[in-house]
Formats: sequence, structure tokens, C-alpha cells
Amino acid sequence: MNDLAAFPVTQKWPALHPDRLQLYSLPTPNGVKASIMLEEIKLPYEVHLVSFETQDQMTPEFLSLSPNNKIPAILDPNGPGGKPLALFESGAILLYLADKTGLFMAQDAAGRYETIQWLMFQMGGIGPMFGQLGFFSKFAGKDYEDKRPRDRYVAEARRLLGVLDRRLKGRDWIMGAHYSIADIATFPWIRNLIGFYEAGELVGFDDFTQVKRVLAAFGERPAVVKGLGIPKRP
Ligand SMILES: N[C@@H](CCC(=O)N[C@@H](CS)C(=O)NCC(=O)O)C(=O)O
Repeated sequence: MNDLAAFPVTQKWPALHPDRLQLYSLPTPNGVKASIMLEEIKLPYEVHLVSFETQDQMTPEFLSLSPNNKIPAILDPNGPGGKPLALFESGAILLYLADKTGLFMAQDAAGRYETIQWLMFQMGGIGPMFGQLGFFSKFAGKDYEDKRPRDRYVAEARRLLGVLDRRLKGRDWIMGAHYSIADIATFPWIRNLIGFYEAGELVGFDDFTQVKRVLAAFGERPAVVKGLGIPKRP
């Protein structure tokens, strides 16, 4: 068995089951991508809560794993070559777990790149842009008198929703008949936009009927229901 003691993160968050994949996270739209994927692939894992209230993400132990001070991060004792592998960035974690299990990723080369393309669309577009919209519409930025930043992100969120809506027309999921890591990356953010950020009306969410349809299907998956609550907040 691989010894995880060499990883400083295990000093703050001891591994009770060092043979299992270790997840360091919080149930945010980026965090739940990892927990939903782990529930989907049914890989045994041990979860550790990284509390933002106590700034856990800024501790040297966490930074040794995730130098960008963001969740989620994982430590897999059984990585490539049987050696432990540490990873941060949710998109990289999804790709790694898809490769490790052969699940939720097209197996032909062209389909694989197409899946990665839509995963990147979420990572570079939907995630960062919706995040800015949340800041300017619900959090500190909502009190700014100048509404141009908010309007810019509303317009950009609408544009991205339109791109996704057109892609989903005639398809069950982003990659067609097959549910994939592109869906696991994307739909927690759509859910967050209209749920936690309460920006549904602002972006005219009702216009995006395909996105609405697939969001509903996503929310019915047992692994999604479970993964959305992992790790439990105290
Ligand atoms: N691109 C990163 C973004 C991760 C991210 O923004 N995580 C947020 C929570 S959703 C975080 O850890 N924030 C803590 C901080 O900024 O201090 C990923 O997809 O993993």
C-alpha cells in the first residue's frame, strides 16, 4: 500500500483509509464536480472538508496540494504506475478520473477531443463568467452604482447559455446520447446560477429551454443528488 504520510496535506487531514482516493473539497459548484464524478464512478474515496470560514485553503498543508488555494483537490494513492498522484483543478480531476475508469468519456479519439472541448468551454467560459456575474449581482459588487460590470456579465452569461442551448438541441446530453464529464462540469454551474446566485430572471433563463430540460435530467441522477451534498457542511 502507498504511504500518504509524505504528503503534508495528510498532517492536517489524516487519511483514515489511506488505500482510498482522498478528496479535499466543499460543496460549491467546482467542488461538487469531483464528488458527483466519484459517486458516478463508484470509486471508494475518503472526503475531507476544507472550510473557507477558517481559511483552510490558505494553510501550508492545503497549499502543498493545491498551490492556487482552490478546492477541489485530490490525492489518489493508486495513481499512474501504482504511485500516489496529487491533482488540483476540477477539469484535470474529471479528466483523470474518466481516464482511470474509462467512464463518462468517449472512447474514440475524435469523441474524446470533442468531450474535452466542451469541458474547456465550461472551465474557461461558464465557470469564470458566471462567477463574476454572481459577484456583481448578489455579492459585494451588487452595491456598485455603475451597473456596466454587472450588465457585461449578464450579457456574457446569456451568450454562453445560448451556445449551450444550441448544442443541446436534439441531444440528450452535451455529447449526445452519452452523459459525460462535460455535463458533470457544466450543470452544477447552471444550477448555481439560478439557485444560489438567484440570477435566473436576470439572465432570462426561461428562454433556454434545452438547458432547462437537461438541467432537470441531471438533477434526477442519484449520483448527482448525493454528490451535491459532499462533503457535508458542519
Ligand atoms: N478553476 C478552478 C476553480 C476552483 C475554485 O474557484 N474554487 C473555489 C470554490 S468554488 C475556491 O476554492 N475558492 C477559495 C478561494 O478562492 O480562496 C477549478 O475548477 O478547480
